[in-house]
Amino acid sequence: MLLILLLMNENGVKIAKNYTEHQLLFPLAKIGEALLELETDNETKSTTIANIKITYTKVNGHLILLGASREESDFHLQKRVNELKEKFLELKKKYTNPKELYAAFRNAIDQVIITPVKISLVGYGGVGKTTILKLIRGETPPKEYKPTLTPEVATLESAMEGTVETASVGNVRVVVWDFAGQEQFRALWNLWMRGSDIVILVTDSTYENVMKTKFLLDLIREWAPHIKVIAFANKQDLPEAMKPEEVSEILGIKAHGTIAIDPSYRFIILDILKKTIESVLREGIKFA
Ligand SMILES: Nc1nc2c(ncn2[C@@H]2O[C@H](COP(=O)(O)OP(=O)(O)OP(=O)(O)O)[C@@H](O)[C@H]2O)c(=O)[nH]1
Ligand SMILES: [Mg+2]
Repeated sequence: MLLILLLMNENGVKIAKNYTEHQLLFPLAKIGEALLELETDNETKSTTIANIKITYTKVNGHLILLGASREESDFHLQKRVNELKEKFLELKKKYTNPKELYAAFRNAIDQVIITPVKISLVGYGGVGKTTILKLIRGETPPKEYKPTLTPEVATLESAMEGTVETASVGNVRVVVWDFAGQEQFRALWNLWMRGSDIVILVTDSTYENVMKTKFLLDLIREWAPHIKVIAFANKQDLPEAMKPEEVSEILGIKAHGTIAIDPSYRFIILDILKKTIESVLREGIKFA
């Protein structure tokens, strides 16, 4: 787990991002001061002091210091710090005013060190997953059904901007995956879903499909017991659609009624995503 990120120079700490409740700023700033003075090269290094792994690098008279728990791998931490170093150098070319430089760098930090939230749309063929993905992207979904063959993604950085607010996470990156739901791809579902933070289980709300979807939910629970799963009771415009409450009852999880071919559902769906992401983030910020 990442704990804190500092950018400092000889005049002190310029940026501090604390990802934990612990009061680590003061001791880590002291260590940073010493490193700034003693460290002579610009290599990125890791060292463990009192259970905290400190990864640091010098760049243009500044020190970037990342404090993490000691179980984290040096490789991953150094990769992050190197990315930040590159970002700093890139911004340094753009901003001569230090205040502007620090503000821009502060904004870039979360983008580099927080891994995106992965959301997977899962469900049988033809239930409306691709239509939902297109709706999320703000595209007009095609009316005719073209089964998905290869996974597709939507990155929600722009769509979610400003809609996801958490205290310590400025900008949450969200990636939505849409998979092929037809039976012949069944062997691949487990693989595609892997690493998801949230699964949206989509059903077309017919009795038959809801029952099949219940079986799918059992499989997901087996593959990934701790994943957050919510359901979309899609195609609510069709006469044979079961009500979301009925779908909820059969599945045993919250089912939101949706009509993916109706553009007015875009913001309803984005809002559901936002709330679900917030609840997942509350349980622990996602780091690489
Ligand atoms: N009436 C109605 N039709 C819908 C709705 N959502 C999707 N559809 C239609 O259902 C068909 C299948 O939708 P897709 O989004 O392609 O289904 P999918 O889940 O991606 O299917 P696979 O890629 O095979 O897994 C398309 O013709 C959509 O236009 C809805 O809410 N109501
Ligand atoms: Mg599809």
